[in-house]
Order: sequence, then C-alpha cells, then structure tokens
Amino acid sequence: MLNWDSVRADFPVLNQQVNGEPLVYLDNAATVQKPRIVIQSLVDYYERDNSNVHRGLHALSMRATNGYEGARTRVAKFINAADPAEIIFTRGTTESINLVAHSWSKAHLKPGDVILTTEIEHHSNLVPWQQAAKASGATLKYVPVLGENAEGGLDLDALDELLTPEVKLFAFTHISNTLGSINPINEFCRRARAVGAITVIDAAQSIGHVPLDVRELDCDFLAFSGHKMCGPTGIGVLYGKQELLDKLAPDETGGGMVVTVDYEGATWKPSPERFEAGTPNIADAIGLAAACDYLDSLDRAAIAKHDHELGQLAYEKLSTIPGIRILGPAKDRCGVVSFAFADVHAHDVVTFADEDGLALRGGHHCNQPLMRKLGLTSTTRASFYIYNTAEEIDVLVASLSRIQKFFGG
Ligand code: C6P
Repeated sequence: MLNWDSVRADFPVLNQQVNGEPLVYLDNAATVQKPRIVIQSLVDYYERDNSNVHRGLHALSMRATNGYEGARTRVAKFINAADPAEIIFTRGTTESINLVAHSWSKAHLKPGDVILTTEIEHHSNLVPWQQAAKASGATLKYVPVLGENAEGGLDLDALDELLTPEVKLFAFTHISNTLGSINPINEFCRRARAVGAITVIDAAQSIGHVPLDVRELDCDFLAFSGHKMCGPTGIGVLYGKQELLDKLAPDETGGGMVVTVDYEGATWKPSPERFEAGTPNIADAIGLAAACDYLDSLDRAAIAKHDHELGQLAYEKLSTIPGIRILGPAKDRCGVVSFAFADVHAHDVVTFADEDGLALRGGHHCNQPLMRKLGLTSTTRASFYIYNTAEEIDVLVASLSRIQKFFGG
C-alpha cells in the first residue's frame, strides 16, 4: 500500500501557506507540481554536466549526450515503445500534435479525405487539424458529445457512421481536461485501424495519471507534456511508429538533423534526430526521465486508483451543493471536476477560493467550442493528483459554500 502522506512530502512547493491558509493545490490539469528528485536532477545536470549534445567529444558533452539519449530510452520504456528512436522530444503536447498535423498531413491528405476528431478536444488537438484541413482540402468531422452536461461521453453510435474509409486520420484525447471523462482509446484505435485510418492520441491529461502502453494500444502517434507528469515545463514527447516516422519529412530544418548539406540542398538523418533541429532541451529531457523514475516508483496503477477515487468523491460531494452544475460523467471519471453556478462567474469563484488557500482554475480551459455547445462561457475546475487528499475536498466544498452565501445563493 502506498503511503500518500509520504508522497506529499516529496513536493516542497506544497509546504506553504497562501493567504494565511495551507495551500490546497487543485490546478493539476493545468500543471502538476514537481517532486524533489526531479528538481534535483536539473540542479545536478547544470552543476556537473551542462554542455551541448551530439557535437562534442569532450567529457561534459559526452555526459550530456548520455543523459539526453538515456532520457529518450527511459521515456520509451515508460510508454513501452519498441525503440527509443520512436521518441521525439518536443516542447509539449501542442508542438507534438502540430508536428504530425504539418508533416504527416502535408504528405498524405487531399480533397475528399476526412480528418476525424471529437467535440471535446483541447484547442491543441483541434486547431492544428482545422489548419491541416484548410491546407489540404480535406474535411474535418467531429464525434459528438452526449448530454446537456456532456455526461454521456462521446457518441459511440455516431462513430459507426463517421469512421468511413475516407477517414485518413482520427485524433482524440484520452482524458478530457474539462469533463474528466475517459475515452475508450483501445476501441478507438481498433476501429480506426479497421478503416485504415491512422490514430493520434492526445495523452496530455493521462500520461501522469494512468499506465499507458503504446504497443498494446497499437496507436500510430501519441503526444504528451512533461509538466503534467511531474516533469519540467518546456519538454514533451511525440511517440510515432517507426515505419511512419521513417517516411515523414521534417517540419523544422537546421543544425543537428542533417547528414550532408551543400549549396543546393540537404539530406536528413533518421528519426528521432530528423525531427529535433537545433540544440534540444537537454536538462528538461533529463528531468523528464527523473519524473518517469518517480512515477514508476509509486506504481502507476495505484496512482490511477487514487485519482479515480478523489475524482469520484469530489463529484459526489460537490453534487450536494445547491445550484451547482457539474460537467462530465457521474461515474468512471478521473480526477478532473468542472462545475458552474448560474449566478457566480468562474473567475469570482477562483478569486474567492484563493482567499481560502485553494488553487483552482476558471475559464474555458481551451475548450471554447465545447463550452459553447453546453451553453457556457466558462467553468471552475478542480483537478487532483497524487498528493491531494479527501480532506482537501472538504476544504473545497466549504469554500464553495462560503462563496455561494456571499453571492446570495
Ligand atoms: N491543458 C489545462 O489547463 P501543453 O500546453 O502543450 O502542455 O498541453 C496542451 C494540452 C493538450 N491537450 C489537453 C487535453 C490538455 O489538457 C492540454 C493542456 C491545460 O487544461 C492548459 S490549457
């Protein structure tokens, strides 16, 4: 059994007061806090090994190169990729998805083709496909979401009609950053394969929360951000199947990704170097590897269970507050709970909750089309992680009741 109290002690930032109250950090869908081991890995790298990679033969450069390439191997193991060459380091989920939307789409999409995505996508897994559709003449279609509070998840019956042979690419999120719903990504990959479509999974909200195995999923691409899995900001990953990456042209060109260059042109290295032009984010890749070590040391199945239990408990306790409207499914949810009050704006809720030491988020959460569909402009969101407790949910409920009273609810 994991001792969640000792987990909490691994995160120095949590040990502080905000507005005279103990910090209750419930903004984990935006970014999660960093354990000491990750922070220390960055300090160690900069104090001992800092150098540029790949191009140097001196001791520090070799150490930096080993650290950076070792991080790639570590991340490959974390998601069970067949080969480290399938791991491309990017700035984060957004850049990873854009890489596929630019490079893959340019080579493979034409008028008459369909890109399929869903109505619940974060802008990062929506706008790049809108751009790819515009550039190629392909059509963009959406799997609809069910229910006035999106409580029914995605309409799997509609998927029968939408997943036709014209669909060349199906891009979907694993876990919704607004609804807390968990998509059946195994089924999505299987059904996409059956019509010959490639799959792009946005794993931003799941990578640090549930075990992920790209070979079991048999997905084509998977994108995630380090900062949502205890790693540093500014580093993320695009996983791609080797045979697809081998045929993919680079999106960015420059140093480090070429074999030969003359005044007429250049030839490219294989993946992953082909997709990592310029000096990479060495320190943060090493920090990301430390985050993989940390999460594996905790047991990722236990993390998923903890997350699920807190999400479920929060949903149930918040449901008792009069006048609250909670989005997403009542069951089988993760630790993201979004809600709205008819007469109190989400920004007011967040501002008042801050007085009680709570860190919440209010806004459209980069889900503007979904908000519009649900007749909302914004929600307040509480999102949980490994260091959160059931007692903190009580603090949240008490704070929301105080806010409601203040606004005459
Ligand atoms: N969601 C949130 O508060 P980046 O910014 O590239 O690390 O991740 C983008 C992204 C993509 N997909 C999903 C499902 C996400 O939740 C996010 C980031 C944050 O919900 C910041 S808007």
